[in-house]
Amino acid sequence: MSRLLLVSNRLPVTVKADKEGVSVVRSAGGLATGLRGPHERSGGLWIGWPGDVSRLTEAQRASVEAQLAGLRCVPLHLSASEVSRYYEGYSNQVLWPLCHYLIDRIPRQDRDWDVYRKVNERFADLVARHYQPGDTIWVHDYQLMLVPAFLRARLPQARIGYFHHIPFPSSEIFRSLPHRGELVRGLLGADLIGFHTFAYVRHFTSTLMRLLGLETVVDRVDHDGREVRLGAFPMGIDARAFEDLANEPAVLEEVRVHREKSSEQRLVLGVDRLDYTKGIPRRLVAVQRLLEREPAWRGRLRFVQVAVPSRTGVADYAAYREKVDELVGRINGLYGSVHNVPVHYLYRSFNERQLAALYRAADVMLVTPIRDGMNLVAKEFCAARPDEDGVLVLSEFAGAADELADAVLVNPYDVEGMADALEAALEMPREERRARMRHLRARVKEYDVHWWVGSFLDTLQATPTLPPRVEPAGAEVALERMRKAERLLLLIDYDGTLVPFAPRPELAAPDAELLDLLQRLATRPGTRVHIVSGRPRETLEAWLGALPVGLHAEHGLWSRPVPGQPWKALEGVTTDWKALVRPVLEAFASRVPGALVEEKSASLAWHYRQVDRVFGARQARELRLHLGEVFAQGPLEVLPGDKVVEVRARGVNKGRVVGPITEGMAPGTLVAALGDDRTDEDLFAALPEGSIAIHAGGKDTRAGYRVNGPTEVRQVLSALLTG
Ligand code: ADQ
Repeated sequence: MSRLLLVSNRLPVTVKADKEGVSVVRSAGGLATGLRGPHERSGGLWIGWPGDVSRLTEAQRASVEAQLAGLRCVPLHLSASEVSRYYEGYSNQVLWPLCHYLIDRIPRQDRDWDVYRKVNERFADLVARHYQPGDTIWVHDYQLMLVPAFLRARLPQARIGYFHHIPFPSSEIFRSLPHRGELVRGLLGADLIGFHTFAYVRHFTSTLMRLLGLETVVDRVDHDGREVRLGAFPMGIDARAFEDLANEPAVLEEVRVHREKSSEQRLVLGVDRLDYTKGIPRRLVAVQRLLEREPAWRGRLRFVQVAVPSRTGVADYAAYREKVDELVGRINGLYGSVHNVPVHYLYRSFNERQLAALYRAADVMLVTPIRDGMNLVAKEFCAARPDEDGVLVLSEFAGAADELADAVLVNPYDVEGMADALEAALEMPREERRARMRHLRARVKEYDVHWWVGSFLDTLQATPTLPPRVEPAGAEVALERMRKAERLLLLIDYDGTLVPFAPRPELAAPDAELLDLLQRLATRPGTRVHIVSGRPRETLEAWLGALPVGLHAEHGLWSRPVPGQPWKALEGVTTDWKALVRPVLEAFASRVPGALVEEKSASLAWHYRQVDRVFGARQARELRLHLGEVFAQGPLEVLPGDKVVEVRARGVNKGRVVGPITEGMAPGTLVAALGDDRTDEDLFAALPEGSIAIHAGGKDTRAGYRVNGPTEVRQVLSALLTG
């Protein structure tokens, strides 16, 4: 197992200082428990913020450092201003509400972004300092969305995973954020990006398409010359530990006490961090509604709401706390009696034993967040019910609802519906309760936190890491070889290599500078130039016909190697299929605004550069499937290109021009080809041994050299003239 470097905002520890001294204790959270095994077994490190240690003395701080080192933790200390701006500010007041669809809570002024970015960079620096080749890095959560890309820049070959613990919202929500593009590019530095549910993966893929025009194929997306994988890994809990806890004699005794008190009353339970995403007010109103409309339940129902204080430094949380306090008071005022009150509200943290006892004692568990990435409380409740009793009422907007279909699912915005669900849960017969709980428990026990860690890390280990990348310096090596060659044969693609893409094919005519460059190259001593393009021969002739260069049109179907000679077609190519394919492309063009059909002598192309990105990509996929099905064995090939679906006669490809051009070539001639898309890969593949292939872009390529787009291509070619 490779060494695991875990990176999260908080270290899984608590620093406690008292008169005795200072101690660092492990915290018990789900993440900490699940990752402890792999972290220790792999001899890895956990890097994160240990909490505020600024009030400690020098000696105490030294002791904290030593204890952290003993736990294989590396602290990243945050200043008070970083805590307030990176953590409470950008993370918790911008990204948290955004990912939970609450964009109105985002402050009007975007003043914390810079600090968020800086702290993410500090994290990446610290991780890079501890990285050793072969390590696996796993970054956690929304506070660190830029870390993967910062790490990729520092460690191009590292294996990096990222897991997003909160929802990833619809692209319509996500794109309302000013720094949306940077955040998404930040995540794409990882090799594997994990979410809790498929819905979040789907939202992320449509965000990639909308913001960056990147198409995901099944679970993969190409970005910056690398392949990034996406996946759904629903997080589980340490179900065994919870079950064991729930069976401990002391816990059972506490359960008995809870139940004794509620012999006359049913116990309904809520357990949450006090967070505005958890839906506590609506839940309280649902309880109130039930009491209001069904007087029979008054005095027979005890709702215990445990809320652990959370993010108390953020103003919205203080306001939320007041709202909850007020609602509790109102309901108790209305429906309480001298002897009891319907709502018992406990604003404090409970330890796991106390929680387990409450879970096991409850008749109904209300987990009704308005949005929640997963929600582990729902799973803890099931694990704590070896008696196969208790009813889980679960919000359909919690990630957990995808897995826990045997819960009573509710829409937390529908208060009346929640009151109905609560009543149904209270009245559910024992047999149904048992059947549901049995299924729930089977799921929670099988897909526990260890499964989650294992499946994420296995997938991450299986991702290919980047082969050592050919850095731009590679193009210089190529240039040196070309300069020194006695004779040079240049095979150059046109669109995307010599000129940038234009919105319409006819708008990409050569500029004066390009014509001059090609003219001078073609007359350079010992040099011959051939343009190998997908364009029709008429266009090439009109644009480049006056130059002393060879022209090859429509991916090699037509060639005119010497100026002034007639164009010749490849032998044995049929085009009768065009009459059948043309109407299909036209039908697709007519229903997709902005799409257009281009006809060449041996091919037809369906362009969608100007179509809405998502719609265009979807229609292109459908078109390819349709053509593939109907013409599976025909004399044609369907090729996906850059915003184009091309249908052409089978057997025609740019590689076919290489043989005739190089035939009888003088010994000692160096062949160099330059191109930017898939069709140029055929050209590269057909080059003679020892040739040079230069890919002009960031795609996967068989070329040994890489430059960045037409501007750099022109620089390389110009340098041949000056050297
Ligand atoms: P949270 O929003 O914190 O986590 P959740 O998944 O429910 O939500 O985890 C809460 C944890 O805190 C549970 O382990 C629970 O036992 C504990 N807890 C809750 N109330 C408590 C109390 N009063 N006293 C003591 N402990 C209490 C984020 C995302 C979730 C996602 C997790 C994990 O918001 O959607 O499930 O990360 O990815």
